[in-house]
Amino acid sequence: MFELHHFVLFALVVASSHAFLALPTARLASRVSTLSSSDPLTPAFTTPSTLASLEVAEIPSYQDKESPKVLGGIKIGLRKLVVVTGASSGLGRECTRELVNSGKYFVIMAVRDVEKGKAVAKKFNFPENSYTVMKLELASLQSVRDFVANLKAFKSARPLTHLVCNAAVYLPKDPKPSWSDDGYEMSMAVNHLGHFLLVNLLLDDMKKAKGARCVIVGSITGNSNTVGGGLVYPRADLGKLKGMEQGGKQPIAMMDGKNYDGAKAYKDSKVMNMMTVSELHRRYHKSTGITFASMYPGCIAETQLFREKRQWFRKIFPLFMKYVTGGYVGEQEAGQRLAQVVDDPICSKSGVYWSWNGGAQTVGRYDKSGKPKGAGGSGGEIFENQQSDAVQDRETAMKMFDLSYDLAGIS
Ligand code: NDP
Ligand code: PMR
Repeated sequence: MFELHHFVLFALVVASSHAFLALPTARLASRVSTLSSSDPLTPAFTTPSTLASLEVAEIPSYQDKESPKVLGGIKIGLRKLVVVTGASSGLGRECTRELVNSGKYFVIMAVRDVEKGKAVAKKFNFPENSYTVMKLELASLQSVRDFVANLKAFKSARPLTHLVCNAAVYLPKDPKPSWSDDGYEMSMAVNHLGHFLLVNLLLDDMKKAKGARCVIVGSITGNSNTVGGGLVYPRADLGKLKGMEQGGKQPIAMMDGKNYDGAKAYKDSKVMNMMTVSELHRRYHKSTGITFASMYPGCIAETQLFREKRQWFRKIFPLFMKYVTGGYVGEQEAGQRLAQVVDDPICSKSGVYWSWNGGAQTVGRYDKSGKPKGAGGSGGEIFENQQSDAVQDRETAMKMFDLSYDLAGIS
């Protein structure tokens, strides 16, 4: 709720908010150009009008074992293979659009609602040789395992080059926790645990790819060294991970073992996302060559993440972020930012939490039918951001990572 004390706090911090927002430690000299829509890598294939979606039961037979350029009957040419979770909405949808239109990526849209995913692809006219839609319900560890089995059947021996863990839920209004299929608090299960399992199941495959990258979306609100994360309660805090130690299952909702708070559960899950990236980097970057990265796209104040919030909040919040904090970013620009972390050579550095400075303005890069107008620019300048001490706490990160193996049933 955006209550009176929020406004008072808000007035107090307005003057200083811009200073807090810009927390660059090592700002990069210049922003390297993002994806171009006229990439020469894309051959002009005509594709069969076969599958554009995969339900769990609809695994296609791998039809062309000789040519690595054909997947599930779809000729994908030299496109790299990327999985984007939550590709049906907001940041994930816009990142998918950017990657597809670059001509360099074949996107596996990993979504909980396959029909919604298909509708997105149709609305934006994704070419058939650029995407497929696969079912992934992150609130079920079995669904994650099924997804990975389907993915492997679909792509056969061709390794996955990129994995984008983007899907999330934010449940600030529910007085009581909701539970995943496996009995875990929903935002922890979807935002962290499902992705944790997904990444771990795909590491062996991804290490076979040259230049593989795994990106997990984090947030400023999980970082207490910022206004958004430090001054606005509840704050993220994993404590001593008492809840997780006790198995983290119903009726235990919070990983610190304290009482349920939906907004905090979301922020805690974002801390876990960012810690997961740091641990993956420390444990696996050298041995696998995979780049592990996290990022904060800016405040994408108009997405469906805020679906539980009241209408008036959803109207005021973007204005507040645009004109007061300056932290606002449009969906399309945010998608370009996430796509930049996937694609830009600058972002091949592992273990980084990327953020953007400056005026984020959505540039009209697509016409009304969803076709790209050409390479557009964007406002922000990418930099390596610094996470809060709590997010950087190695001891907690290691413990969280090890306990996550148990919770996700990874032996
Ligand atoms: P949206 O709600 O628009 O998108 C979230 C996506 O996650 C949707 O595609 C949704 O599917 C999917 N999803 C939700 N639950 C599940 C599930 N159980 N299994 C599989 N997929 C699921 O939110 P955003 O685009 O804003 O959020 C994307 C990411 O950006 C999140 O990680 C969020 O934490 C992060 N972020 C967002 C910020 C913001 O200001 N909005 C700021 C900082 C970070 P469906 O389409 O079916 O609803
Ligand atoms: Mg927050 C510079 C300040 C800043 C930034 C970058 C954010 C980002 N927020 C800032 C400040 C404030 N916010 C202030 C001063 C207030 C009190 C008026 C405030 C309030 C607020 C609310 C009620 N902000 C919110 C909420 C939400 O429900 C969102 C949330 O916490 O979701 C977990 C949110 C957010 N503010 C942000 C960002 C990025 C969010 C949304 C989502 C996320 O972190 O993923």
